[in-house]
Amino acid sequence: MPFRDNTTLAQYLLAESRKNPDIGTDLVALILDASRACKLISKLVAQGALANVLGKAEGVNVQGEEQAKLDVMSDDTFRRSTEFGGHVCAVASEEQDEPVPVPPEYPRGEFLLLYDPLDGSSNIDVNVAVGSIFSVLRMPRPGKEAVAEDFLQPGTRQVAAGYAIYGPSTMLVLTVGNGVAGFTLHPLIGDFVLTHPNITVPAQTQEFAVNASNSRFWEPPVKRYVEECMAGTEGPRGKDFNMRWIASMVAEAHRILMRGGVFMYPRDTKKPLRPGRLRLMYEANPIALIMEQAGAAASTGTERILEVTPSDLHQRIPLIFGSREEVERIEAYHRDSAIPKADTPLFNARGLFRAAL
Ligand code: AFP
Repeated sequence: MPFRDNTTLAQYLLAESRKNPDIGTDLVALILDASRACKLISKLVAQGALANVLGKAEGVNVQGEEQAKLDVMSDDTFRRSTEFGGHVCAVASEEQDEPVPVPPEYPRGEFLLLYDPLDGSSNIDVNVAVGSIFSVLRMPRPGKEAVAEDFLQPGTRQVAAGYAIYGPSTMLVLTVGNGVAGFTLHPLIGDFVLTHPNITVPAQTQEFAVNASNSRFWEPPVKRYVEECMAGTEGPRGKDFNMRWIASMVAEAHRILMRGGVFMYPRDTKKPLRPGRLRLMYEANPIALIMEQAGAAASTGTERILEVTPSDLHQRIPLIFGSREEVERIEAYHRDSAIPKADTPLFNARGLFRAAL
């Protein structure tokens, strides 16, 4: 296997810190600690049935969802890899009800780390790509014991966001606020090596991702958008679309970063009290920051994800992200469907947006 003389993750971060003094050595070290957690999880996932890591654990998480063994192991791995270094003061995890402070025997740092240690767990036992997602915020009350309210900051306050995808190759995709870079885990040297500098998402696409089995529960603007995509060349879009649904958001996000597309997990009436499936703080926000840094967009359908004011550490949110023109179209359909319809020609059955096409 030819070892190409590529930049490692550590070298990339040091180069970014030389360009931007806000990216200090503590943040660099924290990201490297998080990347080490991803390396360890990658090895656990890769062993599959050989290491007795498949199947369900005993517990349920704060979401009331059954935990896979790998959920629990990945959560432990993220916490143990990041609590020692003295760069974080507390972590918040999809798998933990409350924030977990750094043990008193370790120094506390200036950052808050949030993560979904294993996204797409329902895919583990069927050997389909899964991932880890993380987000970094500054502790608003340095030196104090972190509480949940300290984490409730809008996504615009993130100082870094990243994900690892455990696929045919393991990759880490990261932003520290200066674009998006992708790194591939080199199996021989164990480093994340820069293989995808300056990732950008095409503004247009012919590929959408949604769980179509929920279509009867969708709100009108989402129904309209998907129906128009399905109508293909005979419909108002005048072009055919392809559909994907992997049921692992990290894998969908990665495909969109690599070739464009749009992902939708909207609010639906299937569980009317639930505003969406994805969680704002450690799934939607980090992915939204990465998407925007790559020139794409991320929205609830009516609001920019990164500007949502959080109310709860584990709150769910409708999530639409990807190629900017498609996200903007879906947002326009939401605005259009909010307008009371009159029976004048302007407000024809297809809505005001149609007239603007
Ligand atoms: P799990 O981690 O419980 O498998 O959920 C994964 C996820 O949050 C996200 O990664 C997928 O896009 C979405 O759920 C899949 O949801 P459906 O199973 O309803 O399609």
